[in-house]
Amino acid sequence: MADLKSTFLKVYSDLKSELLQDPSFEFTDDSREWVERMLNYNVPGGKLNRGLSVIDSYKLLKEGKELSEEELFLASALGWCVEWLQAYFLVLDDIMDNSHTRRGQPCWFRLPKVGLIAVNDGILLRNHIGRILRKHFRGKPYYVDLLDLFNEVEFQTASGQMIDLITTLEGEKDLSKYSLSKHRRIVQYKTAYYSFYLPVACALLMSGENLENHIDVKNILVDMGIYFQVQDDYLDCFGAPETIGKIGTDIEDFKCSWLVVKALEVCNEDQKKALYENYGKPDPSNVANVKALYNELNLEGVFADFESKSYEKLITSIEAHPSKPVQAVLKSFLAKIYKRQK
Ligand code: GPP
Ligand code: MG
Ligand code: MG
Ligand code: MG
Repeated sequence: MADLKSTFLKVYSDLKSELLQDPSFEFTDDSREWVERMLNYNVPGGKLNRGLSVIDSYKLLKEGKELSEEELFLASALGWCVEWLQAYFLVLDDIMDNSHTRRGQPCWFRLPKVGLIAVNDGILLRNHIGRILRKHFRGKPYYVDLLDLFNEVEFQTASGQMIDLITTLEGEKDLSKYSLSKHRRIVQYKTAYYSFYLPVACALLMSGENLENHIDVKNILVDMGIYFQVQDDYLDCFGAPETIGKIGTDIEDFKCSWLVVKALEVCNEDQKKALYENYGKPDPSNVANVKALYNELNLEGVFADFESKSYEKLITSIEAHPSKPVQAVLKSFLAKIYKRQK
């Protein structure tokens, strides 16, 4: 595993060098240094689960047959395309969510020399994916499908992000609009497709599969992605910032988080009044009141229950899948996130 990660990181250096020598742009020393610093700050510092899953999934689909050098490189390059997409989303999401830290360091846009240049850096990160795919996959029979996949998933994510954001609009803040079905719709689109379906879909395309024949795999991965974003919502409030590498902002931001939806479901009238009065305000005392209410309502226990039930449901649907290698892909992805602390 440690070995796979170091191979994967070596591919990052190779892809970065290629991007910094891209013949379609006449780099100066300054611009090359900017891009290199921006990439090193935003691309490789996360858990790398999404990227590594492309390689793991491809290996499992090959049923134990040794990967050639070329296959390992290509699966790693696709893994990095997923990580580049994630970096692009996070750079912009942190601006939109007014966040402070990410992966244990200030958000990129918070650096004094960066500010809103981060918006353009996000656009560059997105464009790098097309550059990587063009250079390494243009001759492959699945090239068009790869481009189409990244486009589709980006559209779904941006649409999910849009509903995540417009529910929090100033002047329209209304907790009575929040429900489990609304939450599900937001997280399915903003998180599940790019975080879960995309890595496995990349591995399937590399294996020569037609994605239209794998709708059942997609459905299971979308459910896994929803479970993952519920964990993210939970950790936003109950996770340790030193462990998750970020300081939660969901309460201040009036997010349609799984926690507030559950709180609304189980609270009495007085507690509901307190929630309406304190949710979505920047003052730390309002935030503390919401957290105290979450504790009173034992949301940690409600979450623990949700976590074990989700796991069982997912295992049941995975085991109903006819293909053993596909089952192995799905189980390996689930094992990476079950009871995660970060
Ligand atoms: C995660 O939401 C969703 C994204 C990172 C998708 C962003 C999409 C864009 C089109 C920019 P989140 O805000 O809960 O994530 P985090 O808790 O990591 O900030
Ligand atoms: Mg967000
Ligand atoms: Mg965010
Ligand atoms: Mg979050």
